[in-house]
Amino acid sequence: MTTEVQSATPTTTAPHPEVKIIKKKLNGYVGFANFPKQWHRKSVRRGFTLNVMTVGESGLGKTTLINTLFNKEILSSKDSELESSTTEDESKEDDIKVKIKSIEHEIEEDGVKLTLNVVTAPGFGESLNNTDSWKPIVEEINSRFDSYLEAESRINRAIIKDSRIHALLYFIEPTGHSLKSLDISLMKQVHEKVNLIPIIAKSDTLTDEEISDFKQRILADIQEQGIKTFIPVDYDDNTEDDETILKTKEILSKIPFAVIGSTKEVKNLEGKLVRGRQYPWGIIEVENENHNDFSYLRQLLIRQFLEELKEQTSNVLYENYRSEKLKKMGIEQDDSVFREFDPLTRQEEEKALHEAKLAKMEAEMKAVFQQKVSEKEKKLQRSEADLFSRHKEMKDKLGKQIKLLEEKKVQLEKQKTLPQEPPVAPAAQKSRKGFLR
Ligand SMILES: Nc1nc2c(ncn2[C@@H]2O[C@H](COP(=O)(O)OP(=O)(O)OP(=O)(O)O)[C@@H](O)[C@H]2O)c(=O)[nH]1
Ligand SMILES: [Mg+2]
Repeated sequence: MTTEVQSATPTTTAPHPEVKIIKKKLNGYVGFANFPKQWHRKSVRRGFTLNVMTVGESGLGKTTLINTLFNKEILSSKDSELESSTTEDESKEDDIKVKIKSIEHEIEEDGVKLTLNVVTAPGFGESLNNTDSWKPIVEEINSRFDSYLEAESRINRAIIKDSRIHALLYFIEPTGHSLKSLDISLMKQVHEKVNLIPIIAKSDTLTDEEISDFKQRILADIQEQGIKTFIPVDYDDNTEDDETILKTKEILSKIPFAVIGSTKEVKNLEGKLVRGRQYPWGIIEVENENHNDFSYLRQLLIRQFLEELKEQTSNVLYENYRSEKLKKMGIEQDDSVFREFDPLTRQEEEKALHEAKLAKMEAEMKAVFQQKVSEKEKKLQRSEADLFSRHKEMKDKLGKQIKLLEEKKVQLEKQKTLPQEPPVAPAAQKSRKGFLR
């Protein structure tokens, strides 16, 4: 079935002064409206991945929060990361080293697969001297970028496993004061390499007022130190509806997220079983937006901006790392290599060549014209001189004739004044003629 032809008055918008986009209504169903469905099917078949790193001092509830976020025991909640990572030999030493551990899990929800990689850094902040605590973490982020860069440079790049860290959840101790130098040094070292999401851990240990003051102080510190936290790009442009923009603004206003974690179920006031923490004075619900910011964090990390986190990792953070790395290696992009493939440069070159050709032709034509003009001028000059000399010649001739005539005239006049001889008789004349003969 074809739909009726809509009057296809072209409307033009001009994103670029020279490029005109003509919007037309179609005459029938072509089928590209199906693109999102195709994309959807392909994505579901391929599945999704998320590599998230948790960093924070021991006992801040990192394991519990990850398990609460994905509603599954991703990390073992029995033993502390710190204990499991510290061998006997190491525990004897005064200084505890930061280790990096990575756990991969495949989880599924309504037929959609998510390969989740959780990277932890047990031992962070546990040394006597924590000034270098950030180093193993930065090295881990860099080495993941390096593997990706190496994979990209291989001849066969068909399957590249993306192990880059897409988000780093940084757990801040709920002291209620302000950031510690450990927090600042870590965040400063990683904020240009990962999407940083700061979290106030175990927020149930603070009152609402304390949380709000603590948040203000953390934000002030972050701003003062020039630390960038994750913000989705262009989330408030015209492509999103007002409701989504408002929701995103609300989520972002909660940074740093003051969260609680619990995989245990408790009975709430309505008698419903919900995940939460039970206290002598009552319960605190994990997913209740009035109790803590857990839902906002989950919204940002999984429900709304998982793809955005990955895109920013790839397009901004990794790209910066990559170009910096190549520059350090002395490799700089030589644009001239790509010139012949660049249609714009090619066009410019052809235009310049054409213009040079035109200019040459014009110069040649001018020279020919000049030559012709000067030849004509010379010819004219010659004929002018010729005319002049002929004129002079004629004038001289005429002058001479006038002179001759005037002499004749004088002679004649002289003759006229002389006494007249009597006319000779015709007979005599005749006889003289005869005589001469
Ligand atoms: N009050 C409170 N306690 C919590 C919260 N989340 C976890 N806990 C408790 O804190 C303790 C440590 O939690 P974990 O999740 O193991 O902490 P962790 O950061 O993984 O610790 P390490 O693995 O040792 O670094 C456990 O007893 C948890 O029950 C929370 O939001 N509030
Ligand atoms: Mg843990």
